[in-house]
Amino acid sequence: MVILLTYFHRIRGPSILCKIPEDEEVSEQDKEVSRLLDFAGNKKFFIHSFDNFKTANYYFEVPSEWARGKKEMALISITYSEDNIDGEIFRIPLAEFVIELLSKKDIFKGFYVHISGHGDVDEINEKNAEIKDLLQNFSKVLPKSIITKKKSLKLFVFGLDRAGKTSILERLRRNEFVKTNRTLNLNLLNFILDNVNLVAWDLGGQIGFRRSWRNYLKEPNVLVFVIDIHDKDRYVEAKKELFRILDYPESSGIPLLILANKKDLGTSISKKNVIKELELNKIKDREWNMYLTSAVTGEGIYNGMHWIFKKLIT
Ligand code: G3D
Ligand code: MG
Repeated sequence: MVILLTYFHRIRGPSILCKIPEDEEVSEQDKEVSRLLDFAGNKKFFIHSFDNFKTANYYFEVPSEWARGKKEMALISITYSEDNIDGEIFRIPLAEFVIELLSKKDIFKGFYVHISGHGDVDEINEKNAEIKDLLQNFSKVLPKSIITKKKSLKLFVFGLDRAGKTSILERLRRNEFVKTNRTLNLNLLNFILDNVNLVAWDLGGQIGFRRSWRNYLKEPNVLVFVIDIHDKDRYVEAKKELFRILDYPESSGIPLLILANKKDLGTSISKKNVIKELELNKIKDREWNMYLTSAVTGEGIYNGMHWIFKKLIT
């Protein structure tokens, strides 16, 4: 499988503008080419076949101070040859990659590496390195199920900073407790548990990043909210962030798993307590469940995941 990111400088409208000789019928092959380059078709995502290969393509506009009309076109394509792959599976990961790419300030500069006479070379190289990092991350997160045909689930993992989100995901991924680093912005994890391919979006909980959580709320299968049960001073704040996400229309109906974490630090707090403090009984528009968990011992986490599997994997 190959992933290509292509930048089209100053292209607007369909690329096949004329055909020579004019009296000849447009062949099937030509139609394929024009489909691939048809930026006027308003289709962001399309699948293209050639020889024994297929490509899943997503094109998008990049706002650019350096472009005529202030917009340029870029195309990201995944080339694959496996017959049994349904290319549709690439649609969401590609869309998500594009959201992330475009959230980087002045990212267009990174596409100008081979064009001289544009701005500060160091800045261009730095932006280009950012694009490469993103692609690298993206290739890791592509659902492994594409190859293995495993069931796949996307988890949207959120909660205040230091609740234990990353520790819980690492515990699931490696089956042991590991020390985490602070999550800056976003951490994407892909791992297999009980034959299910899990793609987890582990969102940084710092105040500055919380506002952008919504951008990542793109068709997850389940919301996973993590709270540190001993951090009582922040229950109100945690509750506010939880309900903010639940109130967005795009999260409507999506099942919610609440992991009340750090149980190993003492058991004076009951499940009932947490339900009352967070006013979880107010949640009427979706299925939800809560488990007392510990990333250190693993307790409760697997039960929570099995609840999800029971709900969502037939
Ligand atoms: P976050 O991703 O939600 O921000 P982290 O949180 O997973 O980075 O965890 C924050 C701190 O809490 C880490 O401690 C981590 O080891 C600890 N932690 C996470 N889960 C548990 C748990 O279940 N029990 C206990 N006792 N500690 C936990 P440090 O010291 O590295 O800051
Ligand atoms: Mg984290």
